[in-house]
Amino acid sequence: MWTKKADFLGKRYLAVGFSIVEKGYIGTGSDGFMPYNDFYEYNPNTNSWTQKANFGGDSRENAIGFSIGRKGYVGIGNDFYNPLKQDFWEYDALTNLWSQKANYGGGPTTYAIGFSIGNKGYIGLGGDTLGNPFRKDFYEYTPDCDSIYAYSDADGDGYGNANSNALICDSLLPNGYVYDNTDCNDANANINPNASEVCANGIDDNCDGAIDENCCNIPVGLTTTNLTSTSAQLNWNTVASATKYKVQYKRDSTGTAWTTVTITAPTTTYTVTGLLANSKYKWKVRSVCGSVKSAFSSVIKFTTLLRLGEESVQQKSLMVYPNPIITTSTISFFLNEKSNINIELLDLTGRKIKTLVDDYLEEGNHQLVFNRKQLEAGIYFLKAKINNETSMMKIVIE
Ligand SMILES: [Ca+2]
Ligand SMILES: [Ca+2]
Ligand SMILES: [Ca+2]
Ligand SMILES: [Ca+2]
Repeated sequence: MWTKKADFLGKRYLAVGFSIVEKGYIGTGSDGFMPYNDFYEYNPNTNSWTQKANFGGDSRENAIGFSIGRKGYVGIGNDFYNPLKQDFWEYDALTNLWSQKANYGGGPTTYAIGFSIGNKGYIGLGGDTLGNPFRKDFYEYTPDCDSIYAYSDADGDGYGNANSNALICDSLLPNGYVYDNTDCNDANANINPNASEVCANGIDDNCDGAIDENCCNIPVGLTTTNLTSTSAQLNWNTVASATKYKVQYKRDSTGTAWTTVTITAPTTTYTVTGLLANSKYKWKVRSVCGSVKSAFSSVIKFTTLLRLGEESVQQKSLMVYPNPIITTSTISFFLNEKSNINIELLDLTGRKIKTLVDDYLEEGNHQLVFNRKQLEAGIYFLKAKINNETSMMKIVIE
C-alpha cells in the first residue's frame, strides 16, 4: 500500500536519499538545469521537511548516499562542468555538520551503486570517462571511530541515564544505549523529558527539576501575621498556575459558618477585618486555576489579641506578671489616650470579688501591684473595661 505524504521542498532527480535513526534525508541532485548541494530532512512524525546544512562538497548529481548508525555518507557523482567526483563526506545528524572523509577507493566515479550493512558501507560499479563506462569494481567503507559517550536506557523510553555510560565509536550504538543522557528516572518509561507533568503525584514526571509544576496545587506555607484584636493577615505560598484563591475563615466555635473571599492571583495574602477580640479563628485556602480548583489546604488557627485602647498599642495590652501568682503580681497596661478604666477580679463563676481599679487615667503605661492576700488557690479572671470595651484575662493563684 502506498500513502501520499508531504511533497519535497523542491523538485529534483539524480539525488541521494537515506535514513538516519527515525528521519529521512534527501540532498544533491539536479532539476535539469543545474546541480544542487542542498540537503533536507523528513520527519515522519510531523510529515514535514526541514532544510539542513548544505552538503559539504560541490553541487552534483548521481552521487551515492547511505547511513551507518547516526551518520550519513554522501560522495562521488558528477556535475556539469567538472564531471567526475571522488570526494566523500560524512553528515552528523545531531550536530548538522558535514566533514570530509577519505576519497572513494575507486577514484572519480559516477552512476555507481551504494548501500550499507551494519557498520560498513559499500560502493561499487558505475562508470567514469577514462575508458571505463561500465565498471565492476567494488569497495567497502569502514567509518572512523570518533569516541563518544552513550548512555544506558534501561526503561526503553529513548532517554539515557547520565550515571551509566559507555565510550563507543560515534556511529555504532550498542543495544540498550542512546546518545541522550537526560532521563531523570531510567527505571520508569513514563518519566522522561518528553513526558507531561502529572499533577499531585509528587514526582517530577518531565525531568525539568520541578515537581508538579503548572498544576493546580493545594496552597502550602500558610501563616497568620499582623494580628490585632480585630484583624489578621493571612498568607500562603504562590501556586504557579493559580488564577485565583478562595480563602475561608470562621470563628473556631460550633455553629458558625465559613466566610469565603476570592483573591485574584498573584496576590497571596488577605487581611481579615471585623474580628472579635481575644477570640479563636481558623482559616484555609484553595487554588483556582481557570476552571480547575484544588482541594482546600489544611486548616490553621489564630487567636486575636486582647482589646485595650487603640489598635496601635496592642503590643502593650493588659499584662500580668508573674502568672501564676504566688503572693504578688504586677498588672500593667498602656492607654494611648486619657481613658475610663475599670478592672475587676472575678472568680471562676464570674462573681465579682473586688474592684482593682476604677478611675479616669492619663495616657501612657500604668502598673498596679496585685496581692493575693487571703485568696484561695485557683483560677480567677481579670475583667478590664476601658471606655466601654471589655476584655477578660485568666489568672491563676497558686
Ligand atoms: Ca530511559
Ligand atoms: Ca525514564
Ligand atoms: Ca516537572
Ligand atoms: Ca508530577
